Amino acid sequence: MKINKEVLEALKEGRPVVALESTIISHGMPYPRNVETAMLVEKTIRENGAIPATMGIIDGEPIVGMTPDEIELFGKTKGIAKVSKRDFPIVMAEKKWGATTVSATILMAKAAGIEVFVTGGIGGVHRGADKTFDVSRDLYELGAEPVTVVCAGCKAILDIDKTLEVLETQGVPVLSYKEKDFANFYCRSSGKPVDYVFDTPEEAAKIIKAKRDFGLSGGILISNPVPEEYAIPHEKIDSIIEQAIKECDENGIVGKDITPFLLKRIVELTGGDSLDTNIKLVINNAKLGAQIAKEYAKLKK
Ligand code: PSU
Ligand code: MN
Repeated sequence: MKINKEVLEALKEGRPVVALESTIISHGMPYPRNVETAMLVEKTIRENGAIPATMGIIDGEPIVGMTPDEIELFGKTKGIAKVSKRDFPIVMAEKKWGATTVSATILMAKAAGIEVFVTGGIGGVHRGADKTFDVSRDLYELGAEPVTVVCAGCKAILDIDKTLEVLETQGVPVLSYKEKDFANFYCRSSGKPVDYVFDTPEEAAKIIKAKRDFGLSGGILISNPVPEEYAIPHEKIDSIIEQAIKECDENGIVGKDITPFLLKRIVELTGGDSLDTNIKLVINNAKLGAQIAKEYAKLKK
């Protein structure tokens, strides 16, 4: 793994670092807004006192902390593989490029010693999973590795009840920032309560530290609802999501192609509104994630 110098030094000195994924860049948003967003996320993390480390695989080599030029290439190159845990050995041996999902990014963060990771929405249990068995690897990596993930809930296309059930089975506490319900990606609330509501980044940092000090394996999920002014009302988005899922089934799209297809189709069906909201929620998560990383670094010192 190649860790960039700035990230390596920060880690050695115990300064806060925040991990970022690249699937959201290569498969989650269209060019050039994906690159603009990735750069703005990095800037937001710096402004809030932490060092960003965007992860990806270049010519088979996992990179912790991509350069702006590398991020640009991830944003505009077609055909970069979407890499989950399963795909690492293939992409590495074949010296290919890979965009890391939440699960893959958690694994790289763990290997590098980065304990806080910011994304948009995590993968989870897909609707109809009782038939398809489609459950994202993200949930299992959260259960296994000591990385706290800040998100705006799971992606709206998923089955939220089942996703929360699997998180419970995996022993992952779900903490919500200021709101009592699990965030719902484009919408503020899923109507499903979380395990604990916290009001300050310091409080979240203390919970992370308690989990580590007791020697429990696995991560923590932080749910951070999209700011009110950027949220899309359920009345508007719910039927669009259902339509996109229907089209996905009709087109025979399966496995790891489902999420990119749905996100793209929802952007089209909302006339771009869902993309605006997606970007705002990621930036909002970057701010909170950096603040939590900063408080956690202080507690560890
Ligand atoms: N959230 C987004 N955009 C994305 C994803 C999540 O706003 O592109 C990606 C993440 O990388 C997540 C992945 O890990 O989708 C989950 O894919 P799957 O459902 O195939 O496990
Ligand atoms: Mn899947």
